[in-house]
Amino acid sequence: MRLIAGVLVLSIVGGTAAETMLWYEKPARSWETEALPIGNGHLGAMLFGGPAKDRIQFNEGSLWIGDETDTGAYQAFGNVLIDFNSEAGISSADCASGQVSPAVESVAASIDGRPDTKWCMEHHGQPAVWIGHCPAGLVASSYAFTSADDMPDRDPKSWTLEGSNDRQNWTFLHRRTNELPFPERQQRKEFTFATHSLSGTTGSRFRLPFALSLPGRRD
Ligand SMILES: [Ca+2]
Repeated sequence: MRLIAGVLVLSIVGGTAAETMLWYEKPARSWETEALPIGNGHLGAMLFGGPAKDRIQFNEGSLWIGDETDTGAYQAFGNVLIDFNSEAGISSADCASGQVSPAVESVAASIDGRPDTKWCMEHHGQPAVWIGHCPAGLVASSYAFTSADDMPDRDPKSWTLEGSNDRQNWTFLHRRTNELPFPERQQRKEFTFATHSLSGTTGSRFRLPFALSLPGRRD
């Protein structure tokens, strides 16, 4: 189970692999400074390079609203979101303990593969439980958190990871207690555990209960 990952390989026909390969250790976050442009003068797109869930932001020439003297502005057509991992991964997640999140910071942001989005919720001092659904099965030996863009005191502090194939019997996989805030914002930390297999039945799930000790929100 990897919540965040990042390798992009773009090969271009016409040269040797060594001459034409671009290699990145993480997906692009910024459209302007990191995403890679591709197009033919009529159709254009920016590639963000998420290996599990990719975002291709694209546009088309007829949407240009400027003219030859006024640069105008593009009305971006939108994003194509591609899930490469839906056959063997966490297909959805929910907050089983019922805490409420802002619409733009919902629990879905915890599995979207993007470090620039976050799950944030008001826990009111109550334990929170994250559950990831794996209907196609999954063999996992690691998971990762990425700290949010602000508020280090909201970083995960204590948690337990468990797996279940029937939603009733849970196998302990990993635990961390009283972790310090991540030293950096949007920093990725990976944790490993003994390899565990989820069968792919309708009950296959990972569960991550958080023991929350600080008031306020958690990202
Ligand atoms: Ca995210």
